Amino acid sequence: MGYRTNEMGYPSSILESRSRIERGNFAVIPPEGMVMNQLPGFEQCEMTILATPKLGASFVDYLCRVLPGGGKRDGFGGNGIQTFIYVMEGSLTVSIEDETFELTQGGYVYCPPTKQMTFENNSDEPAETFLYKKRYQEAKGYEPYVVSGNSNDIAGEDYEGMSDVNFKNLLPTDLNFDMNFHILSFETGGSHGYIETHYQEHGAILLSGEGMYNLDNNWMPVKKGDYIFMGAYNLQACYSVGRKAPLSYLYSKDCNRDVEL
Ligand code: UGY
Ligand code: MN
Repeated sequence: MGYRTNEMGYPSSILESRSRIERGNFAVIPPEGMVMNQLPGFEQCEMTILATPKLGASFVDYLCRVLPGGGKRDGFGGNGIQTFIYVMEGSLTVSIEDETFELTQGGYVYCPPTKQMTFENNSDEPAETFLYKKRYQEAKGYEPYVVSGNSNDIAGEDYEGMSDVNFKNLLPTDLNFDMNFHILSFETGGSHGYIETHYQEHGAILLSGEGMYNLDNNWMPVKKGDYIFMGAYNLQACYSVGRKAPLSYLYSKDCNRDVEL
């Protein structure tokens, strides 16, 4: 265990936090409150577990800092579990069976539930990554496949008629997939067009900027490095307020499947 920000020792002031946990509804977890865990098979990896079923999510998100020489070499996912990795800083080698991907900042790999991914950091710098797993919801006649890309190479599109909000799909939008990863970027002053209220869940890591996020009608200040979980039917929308950078976040969203009873 240890603080993810590596700030050790006595507190410099009273103990306070922007963390807010409303199980099943929403959560905001700023970096100062994140702790690190050691997990089997993740060698030289500083793991922070974020959304889980205990929080009300149907998926698991992690921050995974892969130190030089570290990695997950015994396989992640498979046996019905699909996985995704995104490199926020540094570089990482990701493999799925006989395919290998050299990822740099913005690079990502999606691994279908029938396969496992492995990864290792062959560089001299730590690799800061965002990791995801979720049980795949099958649909007759559809099968997901390996996808890799770099979000910097995706131009994106205006979001719902607003030119100051950019929206990227990281995965194909066909019915083979039961989820997608997106990046939404709001220029300063940009916002959602309305407060969303939907069945789908999100786990979001804030990549840049500062904003005011409405979570179930609570306006919460958020910024780069924060993690937000938005559960099913959580009211959600934001304004970008930072002066230096757009408010931008990477997030998952379930899609393309009917509700199971
Ligand atoms: O895709 C979405 O549902 C997205 N607009 N939600 C969000 O940004 N909270
Ligand atoms: Mn949404």
